[in-house]
Amino acid sequence: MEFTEKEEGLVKESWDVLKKDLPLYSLHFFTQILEIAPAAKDMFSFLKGSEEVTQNNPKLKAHALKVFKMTCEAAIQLREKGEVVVSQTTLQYLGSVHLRNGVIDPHFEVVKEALLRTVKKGMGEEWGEEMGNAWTRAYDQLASAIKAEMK
Ligand code: HEM
Ligand code: ISQ
Repeated sequence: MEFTEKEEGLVKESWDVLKKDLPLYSLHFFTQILEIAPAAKDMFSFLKGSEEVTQNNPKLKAHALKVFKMTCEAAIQLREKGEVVVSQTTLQYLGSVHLRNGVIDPHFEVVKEALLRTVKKGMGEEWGEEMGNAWTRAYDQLASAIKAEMK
């Protein structure tokens, strides 16, 4: 099914909200990942040398920002081109980073759920099924491109 202008708009609109408080939403995103999959904690280098994740951890913020942004870009491309196009260099890099850190396919569902919860938190009353579906579709396309590179 076609990715509509409306769906693209829903993703962009919520990304604009998350952007306004990246320290908060990055931390929330990461906290949700750990809540769903506590064992994932050992995979992330930003926790090395520290007992807990804190707001404003610069590495966490930079990484989470990339995930949000890439998913938003995926939505734009889905609408414009009908598919998600990520440069081969980026895909190869992300594929190798994730492989090296022990990421496996089921983890992608964990990150998706955490991402959706984060958007929901940011949007409050404006959150709805349609918005969730739009993020889901954009994320799933991006995730499958990364997964393919990990094979
Ligand atoms: C690193 C994006 C899914 C775990 C990264 C980086 C990006 C990224 C941009 C930083 C690479 C760098 O500059 O070093 C994404 C996107 C995903 C995704 C767009 C899905 C569409 C996942 C999943 C997991 C995961 C499912 C598993 C829990 C990690 C880990 C790192 C990483 C452990 C290394 C972080 C570190 O430096 O310690 N990811 N990721 N990612 N990602 Fe993901
Ligand atoms: C890297 N990959 C996936 C999800 C993430 C969330 C927070 C920080 C880094 C991440």
